[in-house]
Amino acid sequence: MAIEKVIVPDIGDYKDVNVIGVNVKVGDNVNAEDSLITLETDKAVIEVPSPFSGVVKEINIDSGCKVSEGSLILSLNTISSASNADLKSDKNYLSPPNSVLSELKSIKKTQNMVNFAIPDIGDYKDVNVIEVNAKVGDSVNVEDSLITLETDKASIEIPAPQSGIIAELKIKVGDKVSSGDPFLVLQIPSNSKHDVPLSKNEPQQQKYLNETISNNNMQLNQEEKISYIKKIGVQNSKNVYASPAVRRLASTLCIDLTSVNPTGRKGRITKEDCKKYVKESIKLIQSNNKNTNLDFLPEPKIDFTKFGEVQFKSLSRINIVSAKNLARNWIKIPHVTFHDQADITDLETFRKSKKSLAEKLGIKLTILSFLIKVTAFLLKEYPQLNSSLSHDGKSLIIKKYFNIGFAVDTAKGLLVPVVKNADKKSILEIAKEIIGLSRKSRAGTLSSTDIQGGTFSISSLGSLGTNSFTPIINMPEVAIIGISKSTIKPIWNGKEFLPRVMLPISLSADHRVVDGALASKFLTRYCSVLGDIKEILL
Ligand code: CAO
Repeated sequence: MAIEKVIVPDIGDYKDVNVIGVNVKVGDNVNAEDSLITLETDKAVIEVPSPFSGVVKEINIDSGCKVSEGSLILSLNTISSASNADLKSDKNYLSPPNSVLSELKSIKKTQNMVNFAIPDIGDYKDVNVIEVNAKVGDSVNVEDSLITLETDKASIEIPAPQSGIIAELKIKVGDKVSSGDPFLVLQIPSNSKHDVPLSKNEPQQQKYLNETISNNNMQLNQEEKISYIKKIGVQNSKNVYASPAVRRLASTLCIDLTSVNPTGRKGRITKEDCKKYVKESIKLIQSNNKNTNLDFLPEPKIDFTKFGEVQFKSLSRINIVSAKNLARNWIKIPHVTFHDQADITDLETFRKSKKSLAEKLGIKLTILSFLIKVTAFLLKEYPQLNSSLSHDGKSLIIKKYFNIGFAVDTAKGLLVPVVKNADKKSILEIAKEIIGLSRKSRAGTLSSTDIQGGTFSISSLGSLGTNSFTPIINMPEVAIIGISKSTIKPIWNGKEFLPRVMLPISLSADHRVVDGALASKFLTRYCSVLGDIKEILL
């Protein structure tokens, strides 16, 4: 048994470096290469490994103190000095691993050189670089356009993320790039207030987040990703046991390492621990976002019995579920509702003339079957209204099938069964399906496929009354039509007033997807086709 003193090895030109972690305590059994202390310079975190195996006898430094090469760290009772002799004979035994030294040297050399990657450009991959608007040596200001990318849909300017002098441009015209690809090294003036350490490079965070999300089949929109970064963006990772590689990963992901549950040897945090922490944080945000981030006042809790007699009535499961869906849809979708009236005089004449024919087939031919058919017909003309917004809000998913849902009022609540492929069905077939699906809705026998796959909805209150109303969009659809009660109105034909059957129609559209002009065109066309139903035969 011998007592060996362990000192701070050659750590380059650094002096008075902060000790941010003492990873062992008196009495610990350590093996050669186990990390003893963690140092932090302004550019890197360095683990100092033990040169010997042994038992810690005395520790001479503490977290928070400053050390330089040669400072005494601790004394070890070596188990077998013979077995350590080999290590001592290696003249490098007091130095950090070569990888750490070379990293330190390269950091010194590249001081004020900051690497930048292509920022988040959405789901696009391998996008063509069509222009490079700057060259090495150019002095650029933050937000100056550096390169232009071209996707099949749009061209994207990539601006300078900071002011500085271009030291290296890693791409040229004709290259293909994706988010996170390195593209620029900027020399930043040392007095720049905008110095951003590479470790906090947002594209890296975005890239890793995107990978984590897709590897785990998670769906997180841009807003949720940002709230993730904000939520865990606290850098307080001192006094934890983690290798430089893990610290780098944690720094890239803005992880507070003190919050991470270590599963490695001797309480060491591993990369897997960090990844697990990210996944859990994302899940937490998703469940928090099930509520909203809006700063609502708490709902008032009132004892109504103080004011008079009340009766409690339990809500059905359908009531409870649709209340949640409707509340989410109303809050999350910016609805704009447009109102118009269709002259359905001719349509009603035609429908009534065919009612007895339909009845012979056991079918009740109501106006709703015509509305479903016309909707499917016009969605082909206006595909944007037959779409959904992607989760990241950056693209539209336009559906090439036309499945029209219709609201059914049942004793247990509102249900929306779906007439699939309405564009391919005759009006009689649709009418028959409406009867079947309405019956199943009211009997509570709808299957899950009966209510899935809708691309657009209709809510008809025509048999009940009302002049107009605001139908709530059925997320992830982007528009809905509400039908009110038709009435006979005097309509001016240029010469005289004529009694016409007018059907009030309300179109609610998601303003993120459908702007006012498009909604107006669609609704005007809708009324016009109902006015001359023969058009759908063309
Ligand atoms: N204007 C005037 N009368 C109308 C009408 C309209 N727009 N639509 C229907 N009617 C009247 C007609 O008299 C019609 O009978 P005829 O066809 O013989 O003339 C009768 O109502 C047909 O009503 P119906 O209910 O049997 O059939 P439908 O196809 O019109 O509607 C259904 C079916 C399932 C949509 C309906 O029963 C229903 O549940 N509607 C309520 C939907 C709802 O609650 N929406 C609100 C959602 S938001 O809370």
